Amino acid sequence: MKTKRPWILSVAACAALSAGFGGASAGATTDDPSRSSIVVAQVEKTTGRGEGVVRAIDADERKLMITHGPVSGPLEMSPMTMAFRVAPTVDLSTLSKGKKIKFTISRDAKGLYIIEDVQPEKP
Ligand SMILES: [Cu+2]
Repeated sequence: MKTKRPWILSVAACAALSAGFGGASAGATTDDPSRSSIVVAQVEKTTGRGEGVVRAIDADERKLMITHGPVSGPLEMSPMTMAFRVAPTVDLSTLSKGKKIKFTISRDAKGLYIIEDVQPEKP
C-alpha cells in the first residue's frame, strides 16, 4: 500500500497558484517587458505544451491526473504530478491509466489551468 496520496491536495495547490496568477490585478508587475507591447483584447490566449503520463481519470468531473515533464510555452510549468481540468472538446474515452500523452494547457476565464488538447502517444 504505497503512494495513496490524496491527489486533491495537488489540485488545491495548483488552483491556488492559478488564482494568484489569474487574478485581475491590473497593477500586477511582470518581469517580461515584451508582454506589455502585445496589444490584444482582454483575453490573451496563453498556452503551454508538455508530455506526461495519465495517472487517473475522473470522467464525471472531467479531470485528469497527470505526471508531466516540463511544460513549455508562455505557460511554463516544472515537472510534477497534478490534476488538470479538461476542456469539453477533449475526448477522455481515448485515454487510460498509464497512457503517455502530449497535451496543451491554457487558462480558463477564472485563470485556472485547463487541458485544451490531448494527443495519446502511439505505442
Ligand atoms: Cu503542473
